Amino acid sequence: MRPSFSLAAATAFLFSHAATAQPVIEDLEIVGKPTPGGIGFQPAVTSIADDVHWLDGMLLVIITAISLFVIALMLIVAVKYNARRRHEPKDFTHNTPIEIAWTIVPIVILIFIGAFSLPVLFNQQEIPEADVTVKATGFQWYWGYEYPDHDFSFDSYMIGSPATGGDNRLTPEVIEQLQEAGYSEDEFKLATDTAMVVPVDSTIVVQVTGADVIHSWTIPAFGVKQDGVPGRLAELWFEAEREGIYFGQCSELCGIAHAYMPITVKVVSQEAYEEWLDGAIDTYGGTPREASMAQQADGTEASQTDEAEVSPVDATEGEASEEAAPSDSDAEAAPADEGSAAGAEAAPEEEAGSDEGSEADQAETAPAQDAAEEDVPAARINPDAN
Ligand SMILES: [Cu+2]
Repeated sequence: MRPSFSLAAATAFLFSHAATAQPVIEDLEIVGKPTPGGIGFQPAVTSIADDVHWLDGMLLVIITAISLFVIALMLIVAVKYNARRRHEPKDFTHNTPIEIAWTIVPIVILIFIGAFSLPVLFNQQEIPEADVTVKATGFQWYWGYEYPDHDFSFDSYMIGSPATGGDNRLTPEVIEQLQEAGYSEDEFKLATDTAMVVPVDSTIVVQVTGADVIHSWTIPAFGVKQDGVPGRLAELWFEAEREGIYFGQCSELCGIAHAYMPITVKVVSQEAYEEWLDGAIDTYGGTPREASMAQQADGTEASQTDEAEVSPVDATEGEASEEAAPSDSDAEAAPADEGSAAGAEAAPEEEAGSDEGSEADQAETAPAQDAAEEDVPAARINPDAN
């Protein structure tokens, strides 16, 4: 958490210069971007976007049927009961059965729509346990991203914005910058100098807030959109099924450069994500992965020097005393689950505890990671553990 906005501005200034050092991820297909003249949706790459598109299709059928029905009635009335054909109008005023029908039928239609749309809405709003948590903060006029599990953050400026040396216009220099970053001229006003990077097929929870005015974070291909309101921390979640680059734009009118604070998300393989994460931790001065995992599992305010020495036994005992027994037994009894598999893969790359880094230590970080997974909500609530 940032203690004050002036500090945020200072870090923003510092990071704006470090930003170009963000590890580059190459060979990613651009999947989620608007197309000129397009009238449909961008491809759906999350279950949420699938649901939204399906719901949209279903509603289109219903409103088409209603529209055709009403147009047909109006045509019948216009043709059959016009003044030329019937000079003597009827003088009745009420028709109880029809009035009941036109009250009941819309209610039934709305209940039918609600029965399908509310589950979709609840699915979006019930935030699952995160594999990766990212905090997105809207600033005038750029987005800042923080990875609270690893204590680093960076800012993300549109390529061609003043922060990158431009003036929000497409110039030959900006085209060059775009190409250097792996984009084309087409992606001007969409591509940013740094991107939010997340692993594919993982549950990503994005905490959205605003630092000055209300902004809105969205990636159309993910089917997510959330206002970032100053003083509030809203959440959205998604699980992207396809690797690639996805673009979004601030979706709440936030001032003069509202159009120049796009959002770029790169969805990459788990391996590429971990590689990027290590590089980003290096670049932005975050807490190394293994150390922060052990620290979360322990749940105490371990200092940097103590982190490498946190024993896995302590970690699980600490968990047991704080939490109900089942989560502890889960943590110990599931060495074959995804978390420990990731731990086993991650172990050889371990740099953090290099002074302590015997093979036994590395093998034992796996249970601690499991425990850390159990503990994610607590870690989210208290990201400033150190
Ligand atoms: Cu904005």
